Amino acid sequence: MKRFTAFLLLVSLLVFSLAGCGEKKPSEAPTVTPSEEATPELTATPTPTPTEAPVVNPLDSMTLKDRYKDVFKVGVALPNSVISNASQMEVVKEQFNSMTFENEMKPEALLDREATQKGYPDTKTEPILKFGGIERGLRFAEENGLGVRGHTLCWYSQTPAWFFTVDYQPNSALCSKEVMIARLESYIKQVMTYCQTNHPGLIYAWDVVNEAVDPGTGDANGIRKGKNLWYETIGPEFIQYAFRFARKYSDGTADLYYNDYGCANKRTIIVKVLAPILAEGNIDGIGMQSHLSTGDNIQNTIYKTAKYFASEGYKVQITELDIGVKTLNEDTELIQAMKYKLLFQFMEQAKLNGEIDIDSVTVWGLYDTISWRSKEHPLMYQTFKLNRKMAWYGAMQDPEIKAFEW
Ligand code: 9MR
Repeated sequence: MKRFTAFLLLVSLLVFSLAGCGEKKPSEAPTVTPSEEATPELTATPTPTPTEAPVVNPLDSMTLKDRYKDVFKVGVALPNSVISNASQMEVVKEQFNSMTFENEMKPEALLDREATQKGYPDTKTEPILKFGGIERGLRFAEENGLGVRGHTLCWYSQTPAWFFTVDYQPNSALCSKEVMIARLESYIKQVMTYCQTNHPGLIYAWDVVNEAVDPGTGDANGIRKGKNLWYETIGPEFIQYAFRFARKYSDGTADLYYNDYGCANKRTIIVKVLAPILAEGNIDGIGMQSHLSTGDNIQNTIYKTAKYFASEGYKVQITELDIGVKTLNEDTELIQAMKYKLLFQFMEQAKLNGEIDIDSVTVWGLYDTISWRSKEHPLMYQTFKLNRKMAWYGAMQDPEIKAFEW
């Protein structure tokens, strides 16, 4: 209770210090540049009286990618619905220099079910893939100087069950370990080769294995077992095989990542599981998804975990950042912005002082209403109109947004 009262006091002080002085406030009245004034969707700045000089926030004429250009890439996850929206992509190319397909590069999207089934038994260990769904995004990235994170090659989810059965029919028996290892190799080979051949150098990181550690329901070593057909067919070594194949078919232009959520709570287990892969030289880094809430302590959950991974010999990326709030109001938006600021601040400092080798921070979506957590308003833009939230100013480390944790 005492802590809660102290928290309320801190928040009131913070809100008072920002609002009370009558100066600019990052998102409520985002100070806009003259060119932005013509854009009706942006929150309007009060029209200055002739004697009053307009309040200009210097950050408004800056962008995320420029702010961090000497530190790391700033990325965004995009679905094809955004990729095909020209005006939204203007903002994407202005603000970001990295992108991840939100769903389009996952096995369920790349595996061509019809062709693979039709081609059986010739396709027994050579599934047929289709890449039409990622071409537009890859081309956009290439033409506009964005790097791409390849997400994701081997995951228990969003990989269809039919891919694991003897004849690719949904209700048939699961195939043997041997056949499944061959299918994994073929899949990884095809995806990497396609990207490397058609878009050389574009993909700078692959999420080779996603979310394979689950101490709660996993096996004795914490490897995800339940509802994991990779585990059921190949066994826990599926992780090692995936990284081996990724290294084998990589042309060396991309780093190989293990990507997971809730890393703070399973950091030592992740490091143990990855140890043999690191020893084989088949992994470069750990992607920390970072699906956070405003109640999370950034220093403990993100910074310290990233530092731990770095000390164990891994590069680190923040791969799926979003910070949810229960209800969005002026106060919670400010706390959200503070958390965004802390995350960018910790990561920037850690990179600059050589503590953590981090080359990108990616937010998981462009705007709140299309986020997988849309009810929690977790992103930096609010609606399709792309009105900036305070979170954007937080990510830019606006000095007006205080950054402290309790
Ligand atoms: O954002 C993705 C959402 O559109 C999909 O419905 C969902 C299905 O699993 O996957 C979401 O992205 C996930 C990402 O690929 C891996 N980490 C967790 C993300 C949020 O669920």
